[in-house]
Amino acid sequence: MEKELYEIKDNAMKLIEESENKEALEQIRVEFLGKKGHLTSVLRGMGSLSAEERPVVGKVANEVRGVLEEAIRKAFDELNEVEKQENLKNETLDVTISGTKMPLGSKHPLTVTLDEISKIFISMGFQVTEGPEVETVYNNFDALNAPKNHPSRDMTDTFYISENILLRTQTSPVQVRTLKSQAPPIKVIAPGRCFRCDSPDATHSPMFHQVEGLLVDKGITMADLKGTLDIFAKQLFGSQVKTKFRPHYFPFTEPSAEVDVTCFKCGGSGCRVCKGSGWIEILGAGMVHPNVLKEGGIDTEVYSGFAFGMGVERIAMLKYEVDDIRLFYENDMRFIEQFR
Ligand code: 2NM
Repeated sequence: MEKELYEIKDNAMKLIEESENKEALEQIRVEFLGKKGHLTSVLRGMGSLSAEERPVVGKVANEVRGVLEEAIRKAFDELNEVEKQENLKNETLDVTISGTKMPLGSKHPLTVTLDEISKIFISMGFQVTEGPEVETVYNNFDALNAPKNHPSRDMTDTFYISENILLRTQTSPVQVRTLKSQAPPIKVIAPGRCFRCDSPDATHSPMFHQVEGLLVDKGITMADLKGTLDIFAKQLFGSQVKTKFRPHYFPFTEPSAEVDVTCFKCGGSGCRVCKGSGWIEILGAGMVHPNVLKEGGIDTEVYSGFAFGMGVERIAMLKYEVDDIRLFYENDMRFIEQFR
C-alpha cells in the first residue's frame, strides 16, 4: 500500500508539473485529492490493514496529501503570476498618444445676459427669488392692482389653464409671494420664464424671460429707484451711458416710468441700434402702488418701495445686436456658440 501511495504521488507530481492552465490543474486536484480521488480511495482501503501497518500507512498517506496540496498550490500561484504579467502587458497604455478633442459646450446667450443682470443686482445686495410658472389669477393680476377689465387679462393675451389658474404673464407674482411671506426690508429680484399669447415674429415670442426687482423698506423714494437703476445701466452698458425716466403707466406702480439709456453704440448721435433717436428703452419701473403693498400685508404708513421689470431677450438683442428673437429658441449651434 505504501508503494501504491508513492506511485500516486509521483504520478500526480508529474502531471502537476506538466499542467499548462488552471483548469487542467483543478482537474488533477479533483482526480487525486477529491472525494472520489485516487488518494481517498486508497485511504478507504486502510480498514483491511493490520493494527501495526495502519499508523505507518496513515503517516505516508498524510505526507503524500501534504506534498500534493503544496505542489498544487504552488502551481496555481505560478499560473496566476503568469496570467497577471500577461494582463499587465496587455493593459499598458501609451500616455504620449494625443487625445481625442471633445467639443466644448457654451452658455446660451440668454443665460449669459441673465447672469450678467443678476450679478449686478446681487452686488447691490438683492437676493434672487424664484416662483412657479403656473400661477393663480390672484397672484398674477388681482394682487397687482390690475383692473378687472384690464386687456392683459383677456383670453387672447393670457394662457389660462382654468378660470383661476394661468401661465404667469410676468414674474411679479413671485414678488407678491415675497411680500406675503417676508417682512421688510425686502430686496429681491425675480428672474424667470413668462408666457403671453403672442404669435411669434422678430420681436415677439409666446415664452420669454423677465427679471423683476422689488425693494421695500422705511423711507424708500423715487430717488432710490433712480440711483439704483442708473448704477445698473452703467454697469450693464458702460459707465458713459446716461439714464432718462419717462412718465408711464403700470397698474402696480404709482408713479410709473419707462427708463431709457443713451445709445451705448453711437453715444447718442443716432444709429441703427437706437433707430436714430440716441435713446434706448431698457425697462419699466415705479413706486409700488399702495394697493399692492396693502394686499401683501405691508403697513403703508411705515413702508414704501420701488419695483422694476425688464425683458431679458430685449436686453440681449440690444447688447449683442440680435435682430430676431426667434434665434434664441432655435438652438442653432452656429448662433449659440458666438456667446461663449
Ligand atoms: C415692471 C414695471 C414696473 C413690478 C412691480 C412689482 C410688484 F410686484 F412689486 F408690484 N414687481 N414688478 C414692475 C413695476 C414691473 O415691468 C415692466
